[in-house]
Amino acid sequence: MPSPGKLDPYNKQGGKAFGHLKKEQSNALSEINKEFLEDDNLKDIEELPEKLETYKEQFIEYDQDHSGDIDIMELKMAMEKIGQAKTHLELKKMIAEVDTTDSGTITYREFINMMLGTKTSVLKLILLFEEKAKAKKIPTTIPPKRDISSLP
Ligand SMILES: [Ca+2]
Repeated sequence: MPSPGKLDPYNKQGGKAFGHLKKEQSNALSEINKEFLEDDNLKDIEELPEKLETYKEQFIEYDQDHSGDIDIMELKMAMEKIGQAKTHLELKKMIAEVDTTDSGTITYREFINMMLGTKTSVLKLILLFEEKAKAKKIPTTIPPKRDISSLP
């Protein structure tokens, strides 16, 4: 029997505890999404539920340790992953643009406000660009379905 491991945010395999944390985080973000859905100021935004769902998925992907905010290291990794490596100073500036609470990190609310707001920021531009690039990359042929039994 493996000993109950300590929670390691860099363990991409994700132990049971880590998977649980991710689930909890997902639920917490869904609760915040509800608040945004009920916000009268946002009710004219097209496909708001779909957008919020997409932002939630993105945020969970970037917030690797599921702390509830994206810190500079997490942003660095996220940018490298999409081929947009940034310097420490650039990353700091990117966070400062959307960090309304001056915490030095990007919280989920700040992330949503950034994506839904009219203010332009470097991070938002990169993410919108990435979204478009992704949409273009969708293959025209449907890949063969894989199920668990086809895995080696
Ligand atoms: Ca984090």
